[in-house]
Amino acid sequence: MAGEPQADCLFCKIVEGKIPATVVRESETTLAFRDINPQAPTHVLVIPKVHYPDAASLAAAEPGVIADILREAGEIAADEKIAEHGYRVVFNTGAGAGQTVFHAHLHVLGGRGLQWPPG
Ligand code: DGP
Repeated sequence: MAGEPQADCLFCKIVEGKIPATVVRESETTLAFRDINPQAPTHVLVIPKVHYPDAASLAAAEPGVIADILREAGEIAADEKIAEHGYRVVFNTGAGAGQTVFHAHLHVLGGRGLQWPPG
């Protein structure tokens, strides 16, 4: 059920401590850790501790948690000193947009020049 931990979900397992991750921040509702396959010098994923498959379903059910995720992203940008030169926050949504893990997560990318439009 949405909102409940899913036995087959990689990021639920990271929240539960069953799979290790390099955690950079934690709040009551969110966890942030370094991406295993970084696409920029700073590449952190901010996830809700509750399970929803994507950002839209999370926002519909628990809009406050989306706000928590964005606040955490801002704190990470400050901690990592990437805000001055610009950084990007991305929710890939759907396989066609590159989503591979179906537990909502925000990518926080920075530390290099970022092109627009993205690929
Ligand atoms: P997306 O493609 O938007 O669903 O992003 C999923 C990201 O998750 C991708 O950039 C790689 C990252 N990732 C996948 N498996 C693991 C893992 O076991 N640990 C960590 N830290 N990141 C992972």
